[in-house]
Amino acid sequence: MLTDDLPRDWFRSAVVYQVYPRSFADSDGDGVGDLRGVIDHLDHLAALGVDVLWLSPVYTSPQDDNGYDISDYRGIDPLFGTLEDLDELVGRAHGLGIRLVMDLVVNHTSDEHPWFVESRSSRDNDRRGWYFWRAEPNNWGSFFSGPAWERDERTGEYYLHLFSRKQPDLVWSEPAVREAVHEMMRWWLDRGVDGFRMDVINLIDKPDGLPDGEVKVGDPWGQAFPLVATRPRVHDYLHEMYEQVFADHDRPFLTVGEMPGVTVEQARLFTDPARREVDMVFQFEHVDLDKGPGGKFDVAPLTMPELRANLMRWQVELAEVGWNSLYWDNHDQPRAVSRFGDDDPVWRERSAKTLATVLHTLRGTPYVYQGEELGMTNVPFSAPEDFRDIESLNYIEEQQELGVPFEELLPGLRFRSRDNARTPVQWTGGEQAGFTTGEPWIPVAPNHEEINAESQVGVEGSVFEHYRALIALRHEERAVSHGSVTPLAMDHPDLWAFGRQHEGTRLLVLASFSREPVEVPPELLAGWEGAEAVVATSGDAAAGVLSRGVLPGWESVVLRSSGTLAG
Ligand code: TEU
Repeated sequence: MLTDDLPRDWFRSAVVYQVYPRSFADSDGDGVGDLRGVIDHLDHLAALGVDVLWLSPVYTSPQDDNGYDISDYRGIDPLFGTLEDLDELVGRAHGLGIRLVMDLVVNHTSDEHPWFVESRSSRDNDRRGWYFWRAEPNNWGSFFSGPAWERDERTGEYYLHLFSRKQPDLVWSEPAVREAVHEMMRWWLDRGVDGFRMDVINLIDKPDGLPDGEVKVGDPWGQAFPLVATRPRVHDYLHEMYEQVFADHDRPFLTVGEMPGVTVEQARLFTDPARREVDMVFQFEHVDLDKGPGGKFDVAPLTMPELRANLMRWQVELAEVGWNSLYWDNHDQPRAVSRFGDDDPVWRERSAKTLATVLHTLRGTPYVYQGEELGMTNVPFSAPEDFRDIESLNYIEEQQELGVPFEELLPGLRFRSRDNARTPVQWTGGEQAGFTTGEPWIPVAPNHEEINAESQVGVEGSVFEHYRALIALRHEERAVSHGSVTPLAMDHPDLWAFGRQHEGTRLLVLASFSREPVEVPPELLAGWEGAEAVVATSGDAAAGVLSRGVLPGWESVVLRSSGTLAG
């Protein structure tokens, strides 16, 4: 059951679960996941013990970018159900003690949104100024390949779209645009939703005059990103949004701004509670570390110490002011276990659990992306027909036009395509993984026979049960939710270690990022002799550390000790 009587920073002990509805569960056999499918599987979220459900877009949409192109902010796409279904989902989730956060996609609309339809109708339409129209485009490239401008026949002018040509950018310096967005947000809060995840919200302030971007070797288009990311007025717009939408809201809520390219210094400002902007941001540094010079699909090697250095820096820098969101993956990123763990069948479960141990004992609000709690992996895509995502498809087309054979693109796509995260949730080992009775819009991953919810929920030792234990620990243990963080052994090549402390309670988190057993440096364990292992990836891991100071390959343990201790 939900209580409204919570402090403003209630989200500090909360865990969020992301549902990408298209791939979650299909209730009507059309092959596409839907709201009723989410309702039918709410018990899965309740069993896991999460506090919040973040629902990726279900609004009316031509589905050019799987719903991140919205044509009616107050309607539900028939593909997913009805507004009544959404109301029912909110009510049922609340009944289980789960709050619901909607996706807010307002950097751009769909080109089929009535605002854009009006805007494009004539040069003197009232809404002409709601979008960027130019007689001559600048040199910017779109994030989804090709130019960021599209010529519109009707008026002969070009409009700006940082993403697909069906996602025209809104002009946030236009007060009427901001008012329309605020009104829409209040409408959803009044309907019972509990907050918003704000899509690319740090891109909403465009530079005056839209200057050309730098041209890099190998890319015909100018770089828009450095010019549009995190400009000063984003702070003003978010503060205004807070005042207009949330300041007088009388129930607990959560806001998280998705902010590619945000620095920790900027994040501290965005999440400083005194500034009243957002509760937390999704930063991208740790998911950009393995990006090569050739861009997103150019994969660079990444070591655990580089990943650790980055995330621990965010821990330290946001320790006093601000708040972290913590995530390994989402609907835009490769599967965590394949990327940061070891998805070889021998090590898959252990490394999936160990990644969870680290993320869920850090300071911040952890996000679990659907299927991550089962240890779902990347997918062995092999042909152009295997891909569905507009980003991957545009990239394949663009590179093939440049004469690059598909085989050369395949390793990058296999590693990084957003479709890795978008294959159906593996509920059972049976037909279509229990996702649909029809033909799924994207094939289920072949490993659903081994990796599925049915074989894990309630089964001791499973990845799911490990997530459940970690989430319960965050709820019970204030050293996890509110404690300080001390990075430890930061030069160790395979051991990720840190301490947490709150009042008289101390925790020591030890995680192995290697197949070989790791000898824990004795100075880390000094004073921890009588400690209790509160969570561990296995009994062996706990015993190994406490009796011999050795952590088995890819395993992890959380030790707890009360009272004054050295070490
Ligand atoms: O993503 C924004 C973003 O910057 C990237 O993750 C992007 O999707 C891509 O991977 C860059 O290479 C958000 C949404 O999460 C994404 O699904 C949408 O496609 C995008 O905005 C546009 O709305």
